[in-house]
Amino acid sequence: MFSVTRRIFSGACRPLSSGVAEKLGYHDFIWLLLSEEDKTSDTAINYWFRAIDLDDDGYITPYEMEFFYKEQLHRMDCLAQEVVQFEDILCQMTDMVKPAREGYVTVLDLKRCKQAGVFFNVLFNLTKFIQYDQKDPTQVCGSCTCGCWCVGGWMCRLIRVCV
Ligand SMILES: [Ca+2]
Repeated sequence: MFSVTRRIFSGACRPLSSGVAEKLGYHDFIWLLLSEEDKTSDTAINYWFRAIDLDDDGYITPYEMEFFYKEQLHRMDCLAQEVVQFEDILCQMTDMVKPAREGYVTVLDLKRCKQAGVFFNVLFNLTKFIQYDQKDPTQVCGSCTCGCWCVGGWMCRLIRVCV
């Protein structure tokens, strides 16, 4: 079972209404579907934030991001996708979310950046991550803050070639 799935079934995202440990009830399933379908609503952001915030301290740290991203790396490898290393992801996520305190992403940071869906998909939904990547391959970034040169589209946000 994938880590994010374990978090859902543990009731970390929201207390389970089924009344049975590690079993989703109808309401739990609806919450999951709605949160998965649109990860940009405040409700969904809260839901997924609790999934990723493993120690429930109110911050998503690089350690927690990497914990989930390691499974994405494995999926990319299995699907013969070009593997994007975590260090590149962390840099891109930091540029995208611009947390008030670097290395500590809060739920408010995610709501403010308007890119929470991308943030969560990068961490645990490879299909949506790739779909997003292929949406607009000619898009030019311009959002980077480290003075690097980027290639277009989602890769612009994800892969950069520093010069
Ligand atoms: Ca945490």
